[in-house]
Amino acid sequence: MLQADEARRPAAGVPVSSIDPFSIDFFRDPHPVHEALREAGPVVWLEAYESYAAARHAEVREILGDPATFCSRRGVGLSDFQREAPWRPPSLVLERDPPEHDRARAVLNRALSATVMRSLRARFAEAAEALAAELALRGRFDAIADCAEVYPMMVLPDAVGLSKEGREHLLPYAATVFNMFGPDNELRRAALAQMAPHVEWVALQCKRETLASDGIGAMIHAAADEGEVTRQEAELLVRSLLSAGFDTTVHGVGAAMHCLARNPHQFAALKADPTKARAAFEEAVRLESPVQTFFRTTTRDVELGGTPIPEGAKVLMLLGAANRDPRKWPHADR
Ligand code: OVM
Repeated sequence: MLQADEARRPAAGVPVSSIDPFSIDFFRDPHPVHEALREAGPVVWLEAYESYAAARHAEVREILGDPATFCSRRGVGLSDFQREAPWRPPSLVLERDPPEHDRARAVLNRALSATVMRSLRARFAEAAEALAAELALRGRFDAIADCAEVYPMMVLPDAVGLSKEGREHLLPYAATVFNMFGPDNELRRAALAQMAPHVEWVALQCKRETLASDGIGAMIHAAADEGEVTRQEAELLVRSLLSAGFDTTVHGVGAAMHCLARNPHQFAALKADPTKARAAFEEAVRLESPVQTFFRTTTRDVELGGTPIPEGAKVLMLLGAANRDPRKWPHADR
Protein backbone atom coordinates (compact mmCIF):
# COMPACT_ATOMS: atom_id res chain seq x y z
CA MET A 1 0.00 0.00 0.00
CA LEU A 2 1.03 3.53 -0.69
CA GLN A 3 1.87 5.48 2.46
CA ALA A 4 1.39 9.23 2.37
CA ASP A 5 5.12 10.01 2.62
CA GLU A 6 6.10 7.15 0.32
CA ALA A 7 4.17 8.84 -2.47
CA ARG A 8 6.25 11.98 -2.10
CA ARG A 9 9.70 10.54 -2.54
CA PRO A 10 11.26 7.62 -4.39
CA ALA A 11 13.42 4.83 -3.00
CA ALA A 12 17.07 5.69 -2.33
CA GLY A 13 19.17 5.76 -5.50
CA VAL A 14 16.37 6.58 -7.93
CA PRO A 15 17.49 9.50 -10.12
CA VAL A 16 15.55 12.66 -9.37
CA SER A 17 14.76 15.23 -12.07
CA SER A 18 13.46 18.77 -11.76
CA ILE A 19 12.40 18.78 -15.42
CA ASP A 20 8.79 19.75 -16.21
CA PRO A 21 7.71 17.77 -19.28
CA PHE A 22 4.40 19.70 -19.41
CA SER A 23 5.82 23.22 -19.62
CA ILE A 24 5.75 25.39 -22.75
CA ASP A 25 9.50 25.82 -22.36
CA PHE A 26 10.00 22.07 -22.63
CA PHE A 27 7.72 21.76 -25.69
CA ARG A 28 9.88 24.24 -27.60
CA ASP A 29 12.75 21.75 -27.76
CA PRO A 30 11.93 18.43 -26.09
CA HIS A 31 14.65 16.25 -27.60
CA PRO A 32 17.61 17.26 -25.40
CA VAL A 33 15.41 16.82 -22.33
CA HIS A 34 14.23 13.44 -23.60
CA GLU A 35 17.85 12.40 -23.92
CA ALA A 36 18.68 13.61 -20.43
CA LEU A 37 15.76 11.64 -18.97
CA ARG A 38 16.71 8.50 -20.93
CA GLU A 39 20.32 8.72 -19.78
CA ALA A 40 19.46 9.48 -16.14
CA GLY A 41 18.23 5.90 -15.63
CA PRO A 42 15.55 3.36 -16.52
CA VAL A 43 13.12 5.07 -14.12
CA VAL A 44 13.33 8.69 -13.00
CA TRP A 45 11.49 10.53 -10.24
CA LEU A 46 9.84 13.77 -11.41
CA GLU A 47 9.98 16.11 -8.48
CA ALA A 48 7.50 18.54 -10.01
CA TYR A 49 4.69 15.96 -10.12
CA GLU A 50 5.78 13.43 -7.51
CA SER A 51 5.52 10.74 -10.14
CA TYR A 52 7.82 8.24 -11.83
CA ALA A 53 8.84 8.51 -15.47
CA ALA A 54 10.18 6.04 -18.04
CA ALA A 55 11.93 7.41 -21.13
CA ARG A 56 13.63 4.26 -22.45
CA HIS A 57 12.06 1.94 -24.99
CA ALA A 58 12.43 -1.26 -22.93
CA GLU A 59 10.69 0.05 -19.82
CA VAL A 60 7.93 1.77 -21.81
CA ARG A 61 7.25 -1.52 -23.61
CA GLU A 62 7.22 -3.37 -20.31
CA ILE A 63 4.64 -0.94 -18.90
CA LEU A 64 2.46 -1.10 -22.01
CA GLY A 65 2.59 -4.89 -21.97
CA ASP A 66 1.43 -5.28 -18.38
CA PRO A 67 -1.93 -3.54 -17.91
CA ALA A 68 -2.69 -5.64 -14.81
CA THR A 69 0.18 -3.87 -13.01
CA PHE A 70 0.26 -0.56 -14.90
CA CYS A 71 -3.42 0.17 -15.29
CA SER A 72 -5.32 2.69 -17.41
CA ARG A 73 -8.61 2.69 -15.51
CA ARG A 74 -7.26 5.18 -12.95
CA GLY A 75 -6.68 7.60 -15.83
CA VAL A 76 -3.83 8.04 -18.31
CA GLY A 77 -3.23 11.63 -17.30
CA LEU A 78 -1.71 12.89 -14.08
CA SER A 79 -5.04 12.80 -12.26
CA ASP A 80 -5.75 9.53 -10.39
CA PHE A 81 -9.44 8.69 -10.90
CA GLN A 82 -9.38 6.81 -7.60
CA ARG A 83 -8.72 10.11 -5.81
CA GLU A 84 -10.24 12.71 -8.13
CA ALA A 85 -13.42 12.51 -10.20
CA PRO A 86 -12.65 12.50 -13.95
CA TRP A 87 -13.75 15.59 -15.91
CA ARG A 88 -15.82 13.46 -18.29
CA PRO A 89 -17.10 9.86 -18.20
CA PRO A 90 -13.98 7.72 -18.77
CA SER A 91 -13.28 6.42 -22.27
CA LEU A 92 -14.22 2.76 -22.75
CA VAL A 93 -11.02 2.07 -24.68
CA LEU A 94 -8.44 4.52 -23.35
CA GLU A 95 -9.32 4.45 -19.68
CA ARG A 96 -10.14 0.75 -19.26
CA ASP A 97 -8.07 -2.39 -18.85
CA PRO A 98 -8.56 -5.91 -20.16
CA PRO A 99 -10.99 -7.65 -20.22
CA GLU A 100 -13.47 -4.69 -20.31
CA HIS A 101 -11.20 -2.86 -22.71
CA ASP A 102 -11.23 -5.70 -25.22
CA ARG A 103 -15.02 -5.85 -25.45
CA ALA A 104 -15.17 -2.17 -26.41
CA ARG A 105 -12.13 -2.44 -28.63
CA ALA A 106 -13.72 -5.30 -30.59
CA VAL A 107 -16.62 -3.03 -31.57
CA LEU A 108 -14.23 -0.28 -32.70
CA ASN A 109 -12.05 -2.77 -34.57
CA ARG A 110 -15.01 -3.84 -36.68
CA ALA A 111 -16.00 -0.25 -37.45
CA LEU A 112 -12.38 0.43 -38.47
CA SER A 113 -11.71 -2.90 -40.21
CA ALA A 114 -9.67 -3.33 -43.39
CA THR A 115 -12.92 -3.86 -45.31
CA VAL A 116 -14.34 -0.56 -44.10
CA MET A 117 -11.01 1.18 -44.84
CA ARG A 118 -11.05 -0.23 -48.39
CA SER A 119 -14.53 1.25 -48.90
CA LEU A 120 -13.17 4.69 -47.91
CA ARG A 121 -9.97 4.50 -49.92
CA ALA A 122 -11.18 6.02 -53.21
CA ARG A 123 -12.76 9.05 -51.49
CA PHE A 124 -9.69 9.60 -49.28
CA ALA A 125 -7.34 9.36 -52.27
CA GLU A 126 -9.44 11.73 -54.35
CA ALA A 127 -9.43 14.35 -51.57
CA ALA A 128 -5.66 13.96 -51.13
CA GLU A 129 -5.06 14.45 -54.87
CA ALA A 130 -7.29 17.53 -54.91
CA LEU A 131 -5.56 19.13 -51.93
CA ALA A 132 -2.07 18.28 -53.22
CA ALA A 133 -2.92 19.80 -56.63
CA GLU A 134 -4.18 22.98 -55.02
CA LEU A 135 -1.13 23.31 -52.74
CA ALA A 136 1.25 22.61 -55.63
CA LEU A 137 -0.33 25.49 -57.56
CA ARG A 138 0.36 27.81 -54.64
CA GLY A 139 4.03 26.78 -54.71
CA ARG A 140 4.49 27.71 -51.07
CA PHE A 141 2.23 26.75 -48.17
CA ASP A 142 2.15 26.12 -44.45
CA ALA A 143 2.44 22.37 -43.98
CA ILE A 144 0.41 22.40 -40.75
CA ALA A 145 -2.28 25.04 -41.27
CA ASP A 146 -2.78 24.45 -45.01
CA CYS A 147 -2.29 20.70 -45.21
CA ALA A 148 -2.09 18.68 -41.98
CA GLU A 149 -5.08 20.46 -40.42
CA VAL A 150 -7.03 20.59 -43.69
CA TYR A 151 -6.83 17.06 -45.07
CA PRO A 152 -8.27 15.13 -42.10
CA MET A 153 -11.18 17.58 -42.00
CA MET A 154 -11.84 16.90 -45.71
CA VAL A 155 -12.41 13.19 -45.17
CA LEU A 156 -12.88 12.07 -41.56
CA PRO A 157 -16.06 13.92 -40.51
CA ASP A 158 -17.94 12.52 -43.53
CA ALA A 159 -16.53 9.04 -42.92
CA VAL A 160 -17.80 9.09 -39.33
CA GLY A 161 -21.13 10.59 -40.46
CA LEU A 162 -21.05 13.88 -38.55
CA SER A 163 -23.43 16.74 -39.25
CA LYS A 164 -22.09 19.46 -41.56
CA GLU A 165 -22.71 22.04 -38.88
CA GLY A 166 -20.19 22.73 -36.12
CA ARG A 167 -17.19 20.77 -37.38
CA GLU A 168 -14.98 23.62 -36.24
CA HIS A 169 -15.46 22.16 -32.73
CA LEU A 170 -13.48 19.01 -33.58
CA LEU A 171 -9.89 20.22 -33.28
CA PRO A 172 -10.54 22.41 -30.21
CA TYR A 173 -12.30 19.46 -28.57
CA ALA A 174 -9.31 17.19 -29.23
CA ALA A 175 -6.91 19.85 -27.93
CA THR A 176 -9.06 20.06 -24.80
CA VAL A 177 -8.97 16.30 -24.27
CA PHE A 178 -5.18 16.15 -24.61
CA ASN A 179 -4.49 19.19 -22.44
CA MET A 180 -6.73 17.77 -19.72
CA PHE A 181 -4.32 14.82 -19.33
CA GLY A 182 -1.68 17.16 -17.99
CA PRO A 183 -1.07 18.80 -14.63
CA ASP A 184 -2.97 21.82 -13.35
CA ASN A 185 -0.97 24.31 -15.42
CA GLU A 186 -1.78 27.17 -17.79
CA LEU A 187 -2.66 24.80 -20.64
CA ARG A 188 -5.07 22.74 -18.57
CA ARG A 189 -6.71 25.76 -16.99
CA ALA A 190 -7.20 27.30 -20.46
CA ALA A 191 -8.71 24.01 -21.66
CA LEU A 192 -11.14 23.96 -18.75
CA ALA A 193 -12.20 27.56 -19.29
CA GLN A 194 -13.23 27.09 -22.95
CA MET A 195 -14.36 23.48 -23.19
CA ALA A 196 -18.14 23.76 -22.61
CA PRO A 197 -19.38 24.45 -26.17
CA HIS A 198 -17.03 21.83 -27.65
CA VAL A 199 -18.08 19.20 -25.13
CA GLU A 200 -21.75 19.94 -25.79
CA TRP A 201 -21.41 19.69 -29.58
CA VAL A 202 -19.42 16.44 -29.38
CA ALA A 203 -21.97 14.84 -27.03
CA LEU A 204 -24.72 15.61 -29.55
CA GLN A 205 -22.65 14.20 -32.44
CA CYS A 206 -22.27 10.88 -30.63
CA LYS A 207 -26.03 10.25 -30.68
CA ARG A 208 -27.41 7.79 -33.17
CA GLU A 209 -30.11 10.29 -34.26
CA THR A 210 -27.43 12.83 -35.23
CA LEU A 211 -25.12 10.43 -37.09
CA ALA A 212 -25.54 9.60 -40.78
CA SER A 213 -26.96 6.11 -41.31
CA ASP A 214 -24.05 4.94 -43.50
CA GLY A 215 -20.96 6.08 -41.58
CA ILE A 216 -18.55 4.62 -39.05
CA GLY A 217 -20.62 6.13 -36.23
CA ALA A 218 -23.69 4.20 -37.37
CA MET A 219 -21.64 0.98 -37.49
CA ILE A 220 -20.73 1.47 -33.85
CA HIS A 221 -24.39 2.01 -32.97
CA ALA A 222 -25.27 -1.17 -34.87
CA ALA A 223 -23.31 -3.05 -32.20
CA ALA A 224 -25.77 -1.65 -29.65
CA ASP A 225 -28.68 -3.03 -31.71
CA GLU A 226 -27.02 -6.43 -31.42
CA GLY A 227 -26.81 -6.01 -27.65
CA GLU A 228 -23.02 -6.12 -27.72
CA VAL A 229 -22.80 -2.74 -25.99
CA THR A 230 -25.43 -0.40 -24.57
CA ARG A 231 -26.60 2.70 -26.43
CA GLN A 232 -24.67 4.85 -23.97
CA GLU A 233 -21.52 2.78 -24.52
CA ALA A 234 -21.91 3.18 -28.30
CA GLU A 235 -22.04 6.94 -27.79
CA LEU A 236 -18.83 6.81 -25.75
CA LEU A 237 -17.11 4.80 -28.49
CA VAL A 238 -18.07 7.39 -31.09
CA ARG A 239 -16.71 9.98 -28.66
CA SER A 240 -13.36 8.15 -28.71
CA LEU A 241 -13.17 8.63 -32.49
CA LEU A 242 -13.87 12.34 -32.07
CA SER A 243 -11.37 12.61 -29.19
CA ALA A 244 -8.48 10.72 -30.74
CA GLY A 245 -9.11 10.53 -34.49
CA PHE A 246 -8.50 14.11 -35.58
CA ASP A 247 -5.71 15.69 -33.58
CA THR A 248 -3.52 12.57 -33.88
CA THR A 249 -4.08 12.50 -37.64
CA VAL A 250 -3.16 16.17 -37.95
CA HIS A 251 0.02 15.47 -36.01
CA GLY A 252 0.77 12.32 -38.01
CA VAL A 253 0.44 14.11 -41.35
CA GLY A 254 2.36 17.06 -39.92
CA ALA A 255 5.15 14.78 -38.70
CA ALA A 256 5.44 13.19 -42.16
CA MET A 257 5.65 16.58 -43.90
CA HIS A 258 8.13 17.87 -41.32
CA CYS A 259 10.41 14.85 -41.68
CA LEU A 260 10.29 14.78 -45.49
CA ALA A 261 10.96 18.52 -45.69
CA ARG A 262 14.01 18.14 -43.47
CA ASN A 263 15.32 15.01 -45.15
CA PRO A 264 15.32 15.71 -48.90
CA HIS A 265 17.24 12.52 -49.70
CA GLN A 266 14.60 10.47 -47.98
CA PHE A 267 11.90 12.45 -49.80
CA ALA A 268 13.64 11.64 -53.09
CA ALA A 269 13.86 7.95 -52.15
CA LEU A 270 10.14 7.92 -51.39
CA LYS A 271 9.26 9.59 -54.68
CA ALA A 272 11.42 7.05 -56.52
CA ASP A 273 9.60 4.19 -54.76
CA PRO A 274 6.15 5.13 -53.43
CA THR A 275 5.70 1.62 -51.99
CA LYS A 276 7.90 2.97 -49.17
CA ALA A 277 5.09 5.32 -48.10
CA ARG A 278 3.93 3.18 -45.20
CA ALA A 279 7.47 2.75 -43.85
CA ALA A 280 8.12 6.48 -44.27
CA PHE A 281 4.98 7.32 -42.32
CA GLU A 282 5.89 4.85 -39.56
CA GLU A 283 9.30 6.49 -39.29
CA ALA A 284 7.70 9.95 -39.15
CA VAL A 285 5.47 9.01 -36.22
CA ARG A 286 8.43 7.37 -34.51
CA LEU A 287 10.48 10.56 -34.83
CA GLU A 288 7.66 12.99 -33.99
CA SER A 289 5.27 10.89 -31.91
CA PRO A 290 1.75 12.37 -32.24
CA VAL A 291 0.99 11.19 -28.70
CA GLN A 292 3.99 12.23 -26.61
CA THR A 293 3.07 10.92 -23.18
CA PHE A 294 0.56 8.86 -21.25
CA PHE A 295 0.56 7.86 -17.60
CA ARG A 296 -0.28 4.51 -16.06
CA THR A 297 -1.09 3.87 -12.38
CA THR A 298 0.43 0.95 -10.48
CA THR A 299 -2.02 -1.57 -9.03
CA ARG A 300 0.58 -3.16 -6.72
CA ASP A 301 4.14 -2.71 -5.49
CA VAL A 302 6.34 -3.52 -8.47
CA GLU A 303 9.93 -3.30 -9.68
CA LEU A 304 10.61 -1.60 -13.02
CA GLY A 305 14.12 -1.45 -14.43
CA GLY A 306 15.36 -2.41 -10.95
CA THR A 307 13.46 0.48 -9.35
CA PRO A 308 10.87 -0.31 -6.68
CA ILE A 309 7.57 1.50 -7.30
CA PRO A 310 4.78 1.40 -4.71
CA GLU A 311 1.12 0.68 -5.42
CA GLY A 312 -0.96 3.67 -6.46
CA ALA A 313 1.90 5.57 -8.14
CA LYS A 314 1.57 7.45 -11.39
CA VAL A 315 4.17 6.41 -13.98
CA LEU A 316 4.72 8.69 -16.98
CA MET A 317 5.64 7.00 -20.24
CA LEU A 318 7.65 9.37 -22.44
CA LEU A 319 6.64 7.77 -25.71
CA GLY A 320 8.44 10.37 -27.82
CA ALA A 321 11.67 9.75 -25.89
CA ALA A 322 11.31 5.94 -26.06
CA ASN A 323 10.83 6.23 -29.83
CA ARG A 324 14.32 7.73 -30.11
CA ASP A 325 16.10 5.41 -27.71
CA PRO A 326 19.56 4.51 -29.14
CA ARG A 327 19.42 1.29 -27.07
CA LYS A 328 16.68 0.19 -29.46
CA TRP A 329 17.77 1.90 -32.70
CA PRO A 330 21.48 2.65 -33.25
CA HIS A 331 20.69 5.82 -35.27
CA ALA A 332 17.52 6.74 -33.45
CA ASP A 333 17.50 10.40 -34.53
CA ARG A 334 17.91 9.58 -38.20
C1 OVM B 1 -10.57 8.34 -26.06
C2 OVM B 1 -9.18 8.85 -26.34
C3 OVM B 1 -8.86 10.16 -26.11
C4 OVM B 1 -7.57 10.62 -26.36
C5 OVM B 1 -6.61 9.76 -26.86
C6 OVM B 1 -6.93 8.45 -27.11
C7 OVM B 1 -4.83 8.04 -28.18
C8 OVM B 1 -8.22 7.99 -26.85
O1 OVM B 1 -11.45 9.15 -25.75
O2 OVM B 1 -10.82 7.13 -26.17
O3 OVM B 1 -6.02 7.56 -27.62
